[in-house]
Amino acid sequence: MTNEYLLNIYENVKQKDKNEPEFLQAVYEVLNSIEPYVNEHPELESAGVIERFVEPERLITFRVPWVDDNGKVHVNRGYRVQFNSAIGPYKGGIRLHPSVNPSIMKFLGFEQTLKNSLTGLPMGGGKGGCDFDPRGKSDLEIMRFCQSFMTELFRHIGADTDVPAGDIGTGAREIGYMFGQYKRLKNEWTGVLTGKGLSYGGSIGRTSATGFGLCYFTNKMLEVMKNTTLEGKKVIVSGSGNVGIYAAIKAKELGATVVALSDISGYVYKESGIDLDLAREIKEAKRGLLSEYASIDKDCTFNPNPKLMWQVKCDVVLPCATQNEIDLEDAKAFVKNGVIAVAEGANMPCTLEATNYIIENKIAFAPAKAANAGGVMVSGFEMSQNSMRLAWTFEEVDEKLKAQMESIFMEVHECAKHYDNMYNTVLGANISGFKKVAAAMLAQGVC
Ligand code: NDP
Ligand code: 2IT
Repeated sequence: MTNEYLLNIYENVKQKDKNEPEFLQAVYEVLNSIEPYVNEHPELESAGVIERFVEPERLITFRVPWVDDNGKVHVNRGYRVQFNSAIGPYKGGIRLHPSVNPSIMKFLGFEQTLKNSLTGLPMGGGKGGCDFDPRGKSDLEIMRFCQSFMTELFRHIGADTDVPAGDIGTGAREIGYMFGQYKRLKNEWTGVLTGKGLSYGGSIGRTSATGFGLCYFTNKMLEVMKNTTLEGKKVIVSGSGNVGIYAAIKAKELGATVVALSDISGYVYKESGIDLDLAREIKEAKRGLLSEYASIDKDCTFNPNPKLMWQVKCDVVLPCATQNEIDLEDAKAFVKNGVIAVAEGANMPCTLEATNYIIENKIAFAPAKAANAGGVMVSGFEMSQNSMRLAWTFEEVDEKLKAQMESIFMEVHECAKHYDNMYNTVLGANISGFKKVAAAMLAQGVC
């Protein structure tokens, strides 16, 4: 990065937010890659667009007190970052994980702004969460926690203001409890959350959308950049949560073999393909661990270190767990093993060094904000269905999802080729997403 305007902005963010490494990482990657576009558009500097773009419109922090099954009181810290509303109401998930802090909230909200722009739908960027650990909690504890969380959050959100959804640790159960509490507090039935159950306004296809969308994007990328498809490929998937499980299922449907799958307990490996029905049953229905899978499927091997899965020989890598799970050493293993594509299901799963190494070595790379946009896209469909009081069929949703994921790939690809080379999809995604947000911010004046 040599543009003085961008360098000054990055230095300023670095000083102000020096204790926020994930946020700085995301900001650096974006500013660095939008540089050629910013060079062509001096009006961005005159209107102070980028300094406004890296500062969240609002960051809300609140106390979340709740009572466990033994009557003990706990206090967690809740957050909602309302990052950018230039192109639509704030939209983004809620993460429940002990690691949640302002840096993680802000990097996710910042990325979400560009991701939501790429979907082509009118949604701004937001994210929320809490440093609460859902693991090992009873249903009643989860319910009391969610009700307490919403008792504060409700005053900051709304169907035309800010629409939260799921993320790590937040699935249909949590969304249900939060929706119930919102409705009770507001005496209003609106589509204020997405990822709702099908009996109360949820969109069919939302649960599988991120994972399915990731595979539609990957298949198109392989076709255009590598003249092949997922058919016959060996795939490894990290994380066996909402994104990972459905990515694995769709990869298999498209003819690939999922040879390895991980969660926090380790990874399972099976040359002939993981039994995805069994994995889904253990992870989704029983909220269990893959170590249990290994005790049932005698044909697999189990390694208690999930990180070692990156050494497994395969063709396609789908990281679907969490940020910075792939570092430079892992990226070197991909090159050594002849990997042809890495597609990010999680948000920012590759470090900057890993991403650069992957791109330099001409592995087809699908950056998170483009490749995992299918989840929030179908959330956008859910918002439309709620407003219209309609319910589309699975076929309608899936067809729209597939077409739009392919179209995002093509937009990113054309943009990468225009400004640099076809492997620089990071630049392609960042400039494509940024253009629309910047145009809206320019049109709306200094606000
Ligand atoms: P879930 O909570 O459903 O699943 C997360 C999974 O990752 C779990 O299986 C968890 O293991 C596993 N995991 C966590 N840390 C590690 C690790 N270090 N190594 C291996 N596995 C690990 O979350 P989601 O699937 O919803 O989210 C996953 C990622 O995708 C996040 O980055 C999220 O921001 C992103 N994302 C999610 C979307 C959505 O619609 N839900 C949309 C777009 C992006 P265990 O089960 O043992 O806890
Ligand atoms: O990171 C993401 O895009 C999500 N967690 C989904 C957000 C949403 O509003 O559906």
